[in-house]
Amino acid sequence: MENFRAGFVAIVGRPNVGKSTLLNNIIGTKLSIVSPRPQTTRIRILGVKHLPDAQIIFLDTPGIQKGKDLLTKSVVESAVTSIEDADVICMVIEADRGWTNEDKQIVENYLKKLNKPTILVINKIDKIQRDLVLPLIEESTKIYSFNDIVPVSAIKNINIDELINTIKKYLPESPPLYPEDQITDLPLKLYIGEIIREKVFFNTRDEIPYSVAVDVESVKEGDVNKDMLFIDATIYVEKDNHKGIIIGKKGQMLKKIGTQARQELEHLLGKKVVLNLHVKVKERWKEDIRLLRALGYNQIS
Ligand SMILES: Nc1nc2c(ncn2[C@@H]2O[C@H](COP(=O)(O)OP(=O)(O)OP(=O)(O)O)[C@@H](O)[C@H]2O)c(=O)[nH]1
Ligand SMILES: [Mg+2]
Repeated sequence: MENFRAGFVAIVGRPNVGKSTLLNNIIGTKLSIVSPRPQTTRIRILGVKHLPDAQIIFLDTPGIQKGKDLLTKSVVESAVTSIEDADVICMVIEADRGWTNEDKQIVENYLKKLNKPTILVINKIDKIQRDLVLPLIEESTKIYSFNDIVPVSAIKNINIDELINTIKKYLPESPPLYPEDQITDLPLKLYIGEIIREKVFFNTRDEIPYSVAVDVESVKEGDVNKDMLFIDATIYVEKDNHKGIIIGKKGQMLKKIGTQARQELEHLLGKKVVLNLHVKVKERWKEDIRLLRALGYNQIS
């Protein structure tokens, strides 16, 4: 194990820059849910990349943003904790939008204070012309003394190997920290809840995704057939009319969400799934500390 390296790498940035897409691409499976809208990730997702000479433990974090409700505070807090725990930080920005004020604030409020090895990942380079990459790199060197700057496209898999090799340089020498067959620490119930939440994101518009939480009450194997999973889950919404939207005309929307979630879970877990979905109204669930804990959004004590 001589010269083996292992350590924690926090993937941080403002919402929607592609942090979760990057993690999934690096690990090679869907660990963290993705959507075209900001504020998708709510919990810290750990993904282990096993290499012959290194183990990179990625922490995908919720986008850093301002917000007043307890949910937003909790999710941002979980991002901050990941930054503090990390050996290396990967800050992600979007090539097509360039440096926004929110990006700069993350540098000011977190990176400058922690002073850890930090790699800037300029994501979504598939969206800009090639000759615009270099000026953006130059601008970035003026904003912070990043240890390295790597332009990538998480979605098109451009320059991801380069990013992995760059990260490796900054990891401490250490034996592996996770067993070879482990790629995440996410409990099955939370994982299932995330996949269901993703389908709500994709099928509904505007305010609905943010007012939704999914609680997976039970996951049971079949008594006879161990390759079957029986799942009971509740989608919590804040208002009666949200419940109506989620259920849809004659239950069509709920059926669609349920079918998509079931199919994806069957694919990801390699089992036949029977999914029983309910919808309940719980006003101000975002302020309910007990529910937030049960859902894994439990960073604030
Ligand atoms: N064109 C392009 N789109 C990308 C790329 N990476 C991510 N996206 C898209 O950007 C959107 C946001 O991606 P996510 O991975 O959910 O972003 P995130 O940073 O995890 O967002 P939060 O969890 O809300 O903080 C999705 O629609 C992705 O498909 C990329 O390299 N190129
Ligand atoms: Mg995310």
